[in-house]
Amino acid sequence: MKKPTVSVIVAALKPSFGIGNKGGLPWKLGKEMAYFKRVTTRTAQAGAINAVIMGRKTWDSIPPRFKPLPDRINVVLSRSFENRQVDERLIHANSIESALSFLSARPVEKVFIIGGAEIYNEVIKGHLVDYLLITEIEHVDDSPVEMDTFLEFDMHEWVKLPDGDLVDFTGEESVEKDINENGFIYNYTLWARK
Ligand code: FOL
Repeated sequence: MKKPTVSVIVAALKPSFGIGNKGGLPWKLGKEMAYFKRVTTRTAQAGAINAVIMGRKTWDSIPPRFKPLPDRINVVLSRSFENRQVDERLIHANSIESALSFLSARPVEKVFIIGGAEIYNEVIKGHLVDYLLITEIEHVDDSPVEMDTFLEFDMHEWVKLPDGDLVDFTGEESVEKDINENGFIYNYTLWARK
């Protein structure tokens, strides 16, 4: 099987790149979550499927009624897991490398790393990702947002691509700008390694 492209997808608050609080997301952004679902699910080829890879804490943070995330192969990572296929749509793996080698043996179109911080930081440092899909969020007023988890990556190693590339990559019809929801303003971006 051809190696699928591997991307990080994340929503982060600028300028600290905070992504989480107390085991969950620091905000509730319904349209943003709908974008996450569309982008991670959509395939260019009919009948194809994408995969999402997440850490065990992220798995625990997803409401039971939403998981496994439908229409995607879900891979959950934990150092204490045996590598095994739990069912048709759920795989347990004990390393990123095992997860990726498992997926490279099946017809998966795109792989999305969906967090959390420990996994993001490992795959970015380990040069295991080709693209970053970052939703750049700003808070409308300057009051603090409670966050305890942050993305650690060197922005200088990455270049932001034009919106046309984001459209091509995601299959979105267009790129909506400065979306305002619940006191946050955000933009969808796509980055590649320099
Ligand atoms: N990336 C982006 N851009 N936004 C996020 O909120 C995000 N969240 C995570 C990873 N990458 C992200 C991790 N957290 C669900 C819940 C939490 C979560 C990821 C996914 C979830 O339940 N998703 C459902 C849709 C839920 C809904 O409709 O409210 C899904 O099917 O994808």
